[in-house]
Amino acid sequence: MPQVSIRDFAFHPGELTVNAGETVTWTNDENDSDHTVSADDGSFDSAPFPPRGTFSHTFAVHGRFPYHCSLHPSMRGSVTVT
Ligand SMILES: [Cu+2]
Repeated sequence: MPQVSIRDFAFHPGELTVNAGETVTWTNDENDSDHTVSADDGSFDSAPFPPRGTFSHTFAVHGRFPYHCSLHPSMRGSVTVT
């Protein structure tokens, strides 16, 4: 399953491509910062989650889905669904 690590106030990898129907899991690998995973179009949005917390979303629709952290707007990433 596709994974994204959140560390050093960035998403790793920042750009991810998955197949429709796959579930992406984000893990907060910071030492002491909460983050969110928030779609720019509002199609998914985690609440702030703490270090060692995870958030998962299943991508059913094709397209490119930019997202950000609502606590730290400079943190940006995208998932492209093929
Ligand atoms: Cu953040």
